[in-house]
Amino acid sequence: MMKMRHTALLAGLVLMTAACGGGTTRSDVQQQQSSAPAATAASSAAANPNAPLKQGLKIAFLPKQVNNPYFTIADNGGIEAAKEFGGEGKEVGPSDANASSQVSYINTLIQQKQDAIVISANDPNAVVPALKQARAAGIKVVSYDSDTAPDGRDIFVNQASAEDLGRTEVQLLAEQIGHKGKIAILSATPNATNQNTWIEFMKDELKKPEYKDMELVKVAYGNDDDQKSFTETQGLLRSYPDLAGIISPTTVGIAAAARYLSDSPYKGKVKLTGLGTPNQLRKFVKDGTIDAFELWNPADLGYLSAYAAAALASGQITGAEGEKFKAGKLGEYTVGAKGEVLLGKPTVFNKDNIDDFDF
Ligand code: RAM
Repeated sequence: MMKMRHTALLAGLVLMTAACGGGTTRSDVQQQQSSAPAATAASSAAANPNAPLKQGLKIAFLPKQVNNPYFTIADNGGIEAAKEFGGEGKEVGPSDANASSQVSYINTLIQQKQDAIVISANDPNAVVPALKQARAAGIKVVSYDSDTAPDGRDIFVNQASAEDLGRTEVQLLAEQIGHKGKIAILSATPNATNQNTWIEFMKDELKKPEYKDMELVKVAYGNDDDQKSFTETQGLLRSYPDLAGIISPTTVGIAAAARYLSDSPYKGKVKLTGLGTPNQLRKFVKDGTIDAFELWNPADLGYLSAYAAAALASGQITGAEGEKFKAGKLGEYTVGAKGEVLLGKPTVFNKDNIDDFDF
């Protein structure tokens, strides 16, 4: 596995953002993307940090949608982890990221008596009644990538600090457009917990004086559907031909937007950044459509989530703050406030380092 390297730019940005306190938006969004597990959930049993991981654990990954390369990488990382600890991992899920499309899958996983469900929620609330039934049946629930409401899960494995992601995406775009001009966001679905949280931090970042000449004119939704994301990008440029830049905090959205821009007169003129996989965006970095974008390692996210699920299902942890567990090759992690486990910092990719990554 390649080693993740941070560019000096990101290190600087992270330092800057670490120093920034939150406004009202910050506490609002923290309630959404990383809220406390219900008291009943975390404290129903005492943790035994020395309990061995149970053998034969059945762990199901339920991504937002199955036909998204990002989730294929993440869930394969989780399935690999399950093999390592003598469990059985599998991925099931809908082909679209609609708010309620995951509910029937949760019901089936309950019937199958899975030991744990690892879910990236398409909607923070729509999945909660079904997940509550799963938990009542003794199934541990880990949200990863996109959180559920508090009582839907035991632990949330967050890919990176939501605040850092939101703020650094604005900072990246601002540098590329000289802190000036109209900008738009091309998001995933309107209900996605993760994108909505990041967007709140983007809006908060944009309130700072250094962005006074930048104007967010529209948040468009491509629904993590390639064609819809492509059409939405086309629509943005039609409505705002003088657009300076687009932030697309979704791997599906940024890939579709890059494809549209690279084949248009806007290539290199309308700047595009956001979250994408290096393998999907390499050619657009090389042809000058994209200067820089960010992501964490999706395989590590799935891998860590599988270990968190196994630690819960084995009674090593309950989801309470301060509990520790081992995640194989990634080392030891500690459960933070509100049942959140943080994977780490994202990497910024550009033409200088993109060839060092293969995912
Ligand atoms: C898409 C999904 C996912 C998000 C990534 C960045 O694949 O929306 O939830 O984390 O993009």
